[in-house]
Amino acid sequence: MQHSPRRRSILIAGAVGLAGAAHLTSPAVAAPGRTAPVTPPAPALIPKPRSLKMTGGRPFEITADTAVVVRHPAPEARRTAEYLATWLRRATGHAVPVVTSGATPQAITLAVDNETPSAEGYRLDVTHGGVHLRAAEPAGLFHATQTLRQLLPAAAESGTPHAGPWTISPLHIDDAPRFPWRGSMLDVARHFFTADEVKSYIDILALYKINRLHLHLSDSQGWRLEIKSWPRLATYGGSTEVGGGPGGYFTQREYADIVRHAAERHIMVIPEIDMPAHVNAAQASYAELTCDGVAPPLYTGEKGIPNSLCTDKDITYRFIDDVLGELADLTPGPYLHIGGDEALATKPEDYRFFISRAQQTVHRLGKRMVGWEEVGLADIAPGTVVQFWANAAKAQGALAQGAKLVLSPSKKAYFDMKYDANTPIGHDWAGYTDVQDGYTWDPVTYIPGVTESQVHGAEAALWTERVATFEEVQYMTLPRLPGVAEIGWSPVDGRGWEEYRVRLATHAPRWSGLGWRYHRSVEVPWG
Ligand code: TNX
Repeated sequence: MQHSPRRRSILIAGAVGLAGAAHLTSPAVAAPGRTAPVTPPAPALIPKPRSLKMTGGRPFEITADTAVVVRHPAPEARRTAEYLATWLRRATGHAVPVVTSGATPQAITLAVDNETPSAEGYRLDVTHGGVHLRAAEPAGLFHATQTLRQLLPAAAESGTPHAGPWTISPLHIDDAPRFPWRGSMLDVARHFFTADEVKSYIDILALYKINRLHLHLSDSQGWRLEIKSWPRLATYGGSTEVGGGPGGYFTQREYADIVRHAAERHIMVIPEIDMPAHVNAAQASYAELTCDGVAPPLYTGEKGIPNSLCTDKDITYRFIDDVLGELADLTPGPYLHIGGDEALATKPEDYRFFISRAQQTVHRLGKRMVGWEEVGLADIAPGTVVQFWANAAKAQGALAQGAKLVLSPSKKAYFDMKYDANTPIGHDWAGYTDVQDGYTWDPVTYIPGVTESQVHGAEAALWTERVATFEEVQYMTLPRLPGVAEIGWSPVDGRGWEEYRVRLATHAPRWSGLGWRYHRSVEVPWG
């Protein structure tokens, strides 16, 4: 439903948080002199659920008696219950035990939904007596907990107990995503970010039901993952970054911990090792990866430099077998991203040969290949996931071979683009991307001739040549990330920029509670 212009202005004027909660003012207005029942305000959820009804009556309240009850058999459901209880304890200071049986007043129950099976969907009912989260699969239960999180006051995010009251108006939500792939890419190669910073990033992704964290783990300016069979990649190739700072890398243990942290939030890590180009850090570490056998110096500049793995040397393929083999062992998910972008120093026929060999390796390891749109120029297997960023013809070439598309249009979803001329950091080669631009596009209609079933979803991309600190990561990510999340999750009907920006504004106290900086765009009616 689109709001009429008049309604819109009422909503904007009245977008005041209820005790800090993400709520919009009610459209119900009592007649003068009479006490009409007040329709409870609709919560400002992002992504917007498929269906939400305010059911009326007295609110539910979290009290010292509240328990989380698990009635879903999957072990992951128990883990989600523990996650929710931990979050509620920190927010409320109540004990919030996790139990599996017994009649508990004021309970929050996680149960199986046999009626509406869906991989990530869920139903959420709030009544005076309790909260019910139901899902067929554990991922749906997790997403339901994130909806519940947004139904509670933003003060809950700070991680220290707060007095409450912790009330939620009765409602019914029936929700499921539009696309299976809702991603966010972080380039840890141009500037390195620590495992703890990546975990903080994951926590924000979870809040918006993003389910893919794509880590760009190697580039000319740095190699960021320990590879035991080629140790200098990390120890030498990871020893600097753009601007000459100290760089860094994830040990395999740290990386596994990131993957686990993400999995607990039902986020799959998509690891990318970029090849055959963007490889200066690897070639600086091992001279045999160049055609002439001479190692280049480490590179700390910002601009892309031409380079390529030597496509006709056997050692090149031993290298990718070894690296992708160790990566596959660290990757519980089905995908390995091999980059494949901007191979300007590789002849077209060599590029096609190289991508075929890389694809064979990925398949031998039991994984599916993901590549940037350029891999559409090579022979790729049906079901390959191809990430569009700029060139529709290359994406269409991939689709003609049965690929699935993930859309990361650089004009819409590149978070390294400046918001506007005043943005102090970032790029502008794809144009400015303000909050409205980042919200108003559609993954199916963006490229002509694409059908809904060919699209896996949408992904934001944060390249970090000009993003040097984690504060800067935050500033470029928020408030744009919730827009990509909603594009990937919510139906097109019933949402639009004017009502979205009002919902978005109410989320700012939540980000602040989490200690995240954000860009206070003039497009958004912040309270
Ligand atoms: C293009 S998009 C690149 C990256 C840069 C980015 C900067 C793509 C697949 N390649 O290597 O970091 O532009 O915006």
